Amino acid sequence: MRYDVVTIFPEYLEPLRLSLLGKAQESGLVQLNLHNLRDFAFDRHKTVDDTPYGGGAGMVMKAEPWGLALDSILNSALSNQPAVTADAEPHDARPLLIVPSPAGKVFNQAKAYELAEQEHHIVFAPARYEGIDERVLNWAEDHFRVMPVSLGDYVLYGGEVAVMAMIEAVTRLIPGAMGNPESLDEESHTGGLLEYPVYTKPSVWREREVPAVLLSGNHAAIARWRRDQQIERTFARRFDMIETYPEDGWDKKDRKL
Ligand code: 6GU
Repeated sequence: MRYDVVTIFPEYLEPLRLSLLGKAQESGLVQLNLHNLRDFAFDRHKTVDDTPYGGGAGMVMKAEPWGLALDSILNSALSNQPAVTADAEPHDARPLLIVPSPAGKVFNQAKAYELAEQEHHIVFAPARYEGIDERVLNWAEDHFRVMPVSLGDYVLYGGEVAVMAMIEAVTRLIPGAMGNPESLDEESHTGGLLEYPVYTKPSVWREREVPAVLLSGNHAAIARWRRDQQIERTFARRFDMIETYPEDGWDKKDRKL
């Protein structure tokens, strides 16, 4: 997977070089290119923003630097295109351009799986201020598949943190990028219920004991207890997930709450 991010704060995304994401880059599974938008601003002050036409609060990101930054990514992507073979299915070769915005469609685990499975080049355009001149997004439609994406119903200063969240969520689903791939099977938002609580040594800590069933060695009882905990938690914290849980997903031994 190749990621390109254009931002006025490339340092903001440097933590993506750490830990398992760093390993995925070292192994060549993932390539992360960070681009400074200011490198594409050619006036003396490297201006990337200006006042909005029509008036109003805040500043708008100028079209010219974004246009040049995206041109440069398109040019470098062209030389990386796989050779076209005669029997290949016709497909949309435009890279995906994700534009983080609280006005986008909400990102979720299903979308993360979709991107991990179907994409090999994702470009991110995180904005600051009040956003990017709309003509950039309009022009970009001709060269990218443009997708405005939100993390949820709250507002951040800018899109950088959203990009970090999406890159983490997608990369860990790429085969080979997960320390322990089995942990993908049991986690929240894959099976339709939230994860069960976990414990490790010592068995007593500040007078609190680990639930006895987990020390019993009875694997069937442990599985039952964990399933009960998942249902209880999901019921208490995310009733919306209970309501959309598939009818045939319930086991006849599942406890009625
Ligand atoms: Cl993607 N961007 C910004 N600026 N705020 C957000 C967001 C994105 N998602 C939720 N809030």
